[in-house]
Amino acid sequence: MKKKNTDINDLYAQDPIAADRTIWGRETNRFSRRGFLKKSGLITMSAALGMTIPFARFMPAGLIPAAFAADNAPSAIPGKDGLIILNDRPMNAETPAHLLNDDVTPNSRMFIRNNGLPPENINSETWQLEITGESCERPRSFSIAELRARFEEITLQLQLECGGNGRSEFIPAASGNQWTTGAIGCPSFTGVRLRDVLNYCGVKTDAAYVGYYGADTHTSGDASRDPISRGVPLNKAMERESLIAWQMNSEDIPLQNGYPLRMVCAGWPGSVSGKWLNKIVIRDQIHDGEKMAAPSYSVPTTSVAPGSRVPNEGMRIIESMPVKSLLTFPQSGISHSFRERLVLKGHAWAGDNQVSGVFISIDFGASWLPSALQPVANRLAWQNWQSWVQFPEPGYYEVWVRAMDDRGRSQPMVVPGWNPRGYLNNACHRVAVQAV
Ligand SMILES: Nc1nc2c(c(=O)[nH]1)N[C@H]1C(S)=C(S)[C@@H](COP(=O)(O)O)O[C@H]1N2
Ligand SMILES: [Mo]
Repeated sequence: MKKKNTDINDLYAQDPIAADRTIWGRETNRFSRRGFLKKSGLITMSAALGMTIPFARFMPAGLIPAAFAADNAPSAIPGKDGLIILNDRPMNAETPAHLLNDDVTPNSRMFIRNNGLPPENINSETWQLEITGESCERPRSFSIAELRARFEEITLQLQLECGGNGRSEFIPAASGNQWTTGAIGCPSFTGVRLRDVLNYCGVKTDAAYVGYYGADTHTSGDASRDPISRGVPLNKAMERESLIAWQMNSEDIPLQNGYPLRMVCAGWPGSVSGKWLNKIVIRDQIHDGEKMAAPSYSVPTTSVAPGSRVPNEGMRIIESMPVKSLLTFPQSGISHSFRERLVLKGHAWAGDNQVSGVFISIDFGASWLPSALQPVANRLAWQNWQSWVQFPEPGYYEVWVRAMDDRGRSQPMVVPGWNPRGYLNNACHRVAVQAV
């Protein structure tokens, strides 16, 4: 698909209300967008796309066609393939959706979210993990070899998604890395259960929380400051899927993803899964490490108007991530014959829960068809889905994918609950297709 270079995105970024007036030919406001594309808007939109929009009558007001999504050029990061760099100090890079098509995310395609600078000159043989904290009975340290020798080794496929994945879609913009859809991956991890190690060191009855520290350094160069030190409540730490891992996909964990040792507590914001792990603390209170307190990784306890200021007392720490899905095949922007079926593939995940269904729409959400959903490899892994569609006539289409969790909660079609730091955007993934 050759999209004409348009500034619809810029138009919306500058002034969404004026943009709506231009595109939709009338007044709307960002709190209640109703109605559908008007004739003048349809002409503007079709002209910008360079093709007709057969289901334009179902296009919700305020929708910017998926074809206009920014396509940034991939950059070279050692050991990574096709990732888009959003920031290089600290390094933050996301994976384009079509490169996440593998059932198990390869090391070369796992996103990178660093708050500080990774350690240098790591020696995995001398690496030590200290277990301590006021609620630890018998503090001690382990080498990786000791962890392997003493505890049962386990391999699980686990999904990690940054709490800020999707942040770029919030209006007004939320500060932070402008992730689109690619701060998610689901590799397989090998290590030991966090609970086996904690139990070995003795968890006191007053234990409430488990925090981590890593060997990365603060970008300011100040050695007394941690880039990040978060964690999870004791019950999450004690789940059988919570790991201390030294391998990703049967290889050493890539340096940027936490070599030689990391925590993996899947289903929660990726920030709870400490990289370059060298210390775990069993706490008698909510861990008070760097970026534990609001507004970091916190959302308002009640919904707020976009752009509001929210006091820290009105925020809660994010726990399980919401239901979400990706369409990883085909790549957005392809052309496809309207006479032939188009096979679709992707993944869906739901934080601590399971996915109960994945649905597909080619008419801007007017109708939905179920897809074939595969079972999980293990709890807290994403689930793969497959489907196909056929377009009724040539023109511009969007394939929308929407997952529902096993508690009946489904993804919103538009960007959900604005929040000051731009977390938890689980709006449907949309892929543009030109039927020819
Ligand atoms: N020590 C340390 N652990 C960390 C981070 C970090 O900057 N330092 N980033 C966290 C965040 S915010 C996320 S989303 C995940 C990202 O993991 P990945 O880079 O392997 O994808 O790691 C988490 N663990
Ligand atoms: Mo994150």
